[in-house]
Amino acid sequence: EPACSDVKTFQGHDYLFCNNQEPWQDAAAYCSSFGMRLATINSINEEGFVHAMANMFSTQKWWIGLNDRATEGVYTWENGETSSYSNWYAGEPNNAGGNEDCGQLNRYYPDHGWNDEPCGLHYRFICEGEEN
Ligand code: 2F8
Ligand code: CA
Repeated sequence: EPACSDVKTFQGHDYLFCNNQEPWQDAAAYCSSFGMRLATINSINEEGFVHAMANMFSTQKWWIGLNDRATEGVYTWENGETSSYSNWYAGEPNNAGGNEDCGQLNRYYPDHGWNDEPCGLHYRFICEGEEN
């Protein structure tokens, strides 16, 4: 069982910050089991909220709902939303080693810029759903 925060709510959506570290696919499955999805970040306000919360729980990297597994270089949100907002850090996503298909918040980059990393690596993750 993942060790998630209690529910945090922002602008009509619920969020869980899960502190156990999982491969991206397992993280997505955990979110689904809660009736949620890996988080979709589609505004700077939402991004600010998520950063503030993430900082309370850990100083690491967090999987969010981004991947380009279907088509290399075309990142989509796991919940099917489309959004013009992005916060990729300069030079990312770079598909380093030809093996990076999943997106994360990366606190080692300024403003938690997004980075792509191998989907099999274990990181904390953020779930999002409609407010209950
Ligand atoms: O320099 C950026 C680059 O740093 C690492 O690769 C050397 C990251 N990979 C891991 O941390 C596994 C890359 O994702 C990142 O782009
Ligand atoms: Ca990368």
